[in-house]
Amino acid sequence: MTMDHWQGINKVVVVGLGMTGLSVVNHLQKLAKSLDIRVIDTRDNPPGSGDLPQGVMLHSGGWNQEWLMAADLVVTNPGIALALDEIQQVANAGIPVVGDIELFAWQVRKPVIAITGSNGKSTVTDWTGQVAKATGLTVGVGGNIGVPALDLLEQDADLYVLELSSFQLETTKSLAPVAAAFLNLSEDHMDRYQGMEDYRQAKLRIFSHAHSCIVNADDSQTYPDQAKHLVEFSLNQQARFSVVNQANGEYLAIDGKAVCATNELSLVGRHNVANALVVLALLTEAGVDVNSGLCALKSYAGLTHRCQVVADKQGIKWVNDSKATNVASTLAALAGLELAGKLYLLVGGVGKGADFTDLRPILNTLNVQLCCFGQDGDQFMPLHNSAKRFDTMHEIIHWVATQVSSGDMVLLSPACASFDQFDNFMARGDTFTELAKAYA
Ligand code: UMA
Ligand code: ADP
Repeated sequence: MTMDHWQGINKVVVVGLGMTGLSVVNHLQKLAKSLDIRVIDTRDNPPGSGDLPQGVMLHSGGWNQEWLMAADLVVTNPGIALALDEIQQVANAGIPVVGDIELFAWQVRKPVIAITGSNGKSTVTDWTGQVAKATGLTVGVGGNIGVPALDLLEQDADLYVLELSSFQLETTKSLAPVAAAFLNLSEDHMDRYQGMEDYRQAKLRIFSHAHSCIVNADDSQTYPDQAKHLVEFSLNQQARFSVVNQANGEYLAIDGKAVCATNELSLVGRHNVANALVVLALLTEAGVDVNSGLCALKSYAGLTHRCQVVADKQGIKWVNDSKATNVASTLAALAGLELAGKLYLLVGGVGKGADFTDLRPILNTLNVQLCCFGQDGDQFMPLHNSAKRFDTMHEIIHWVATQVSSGDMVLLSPACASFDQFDNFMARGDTFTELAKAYA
């Protein structure tokens, strides 16, 4: 246990169980058996409570301010906003409040690559991990992607690749990645932040102690406010990591030198060309020989629930993009879409306070039938004159199946979170996939 950070710490209160809280408890127990560990979760039946080790007290169904105010250290789950009164009271009393990524930073002894942004984090994280593994390294991939960072420390690794959400970065201050990337910024989580600047500043924390700060030259919002060692990537202008056109096509390039033809990438879409540039940038800046991983860069097939064709029958494509939980990701799915027939686009769910009008121009360029569902489905109704209101995805698919013909596409890219009708975006995508397969 690293003494400097843990000096004088005996009582630790973990706020919010779930995957993160459980990983924190397990980590603390391994660090020192003598720590007094307590868990608070405001939910009645918090996920993970059945797996809590013996001797760890749990207070569920509300707050326990007495425990909090007596703590030497409070560790919050990313789902708990720092701005909450209960947490502010703790911080004002001078009790340190950190998240799991901060504990990871205290402990890690190997290089870390870190990724944030509004869209593309999971894809870039997983892709970077796959390419790094192909070069022969042992790599731990985790964070917001779904494997708690602290769990990664259980196994030896040469390199860690972490996806970090703005929520996680709010409570992180010492992480010093060898290379960190801020992919892009667009409206999201406006139910948690006061505005875009607040959200951007949370994300910029990824650069606080980063050696190389990888920024998107096509999105000035990704640049830190203070001078840093910047490394730029761009689809549209000159940058260290960019695309170049040659007689035989377009290439990903480092310092203007062609590395790999973009049409050799298995992932499609312009946003994935940008994502590939970031993978190259992160690994190059981390000192990894990317040339020995180029095959893996090209063959990477992507994660499920991101623009994934789940059925392709009788000329009709059914595409699951359930991970499109904000406007920019739905725009990315629609950009450059060329169809012989009609697009049946499924949108709606929990809108998180977003403004959906940015979708209107692109919808007007498409032969589209807009199908709106879920809690905030009404907000999409004025965006296109084809818009039709449904309650559930089942109802939509049932109707769509009677309408579609060869050349059409049915696309779930809802621009919303899923929590009104599903446990998470994976469950929503799985439901769509089952329905698509049944009806296709
Ligand atoms: N909650 C309470 N009371 C509590 C604790 C949590 O109401 O005391 C609620 C919060 O509203 C919170 C929700 O429960 O939003 C989820 O908490 P959880 O227990 O499911 O959290 P974990 O299982 O620890 O999952 C977290 C991340 N979840 C969030 O940030 C909301 C997961 O990211 C992440 O994969 C996991 O840690 C491992 O690092 C998910 C996510 O939705 C995928 N992230 C957001 C996003 O990508 O947009 C940021
Ligand atoms: P995140 O982890 O940031 O949510 P994902 O890789 O899971 O990112 O992708 C989420 C959604 O955003 C998917 O719909 C995907 O097609 C889209 N997407 C992926 N990369 C980008 C990008 N660079 N710009 C815009 N949208 C993207």
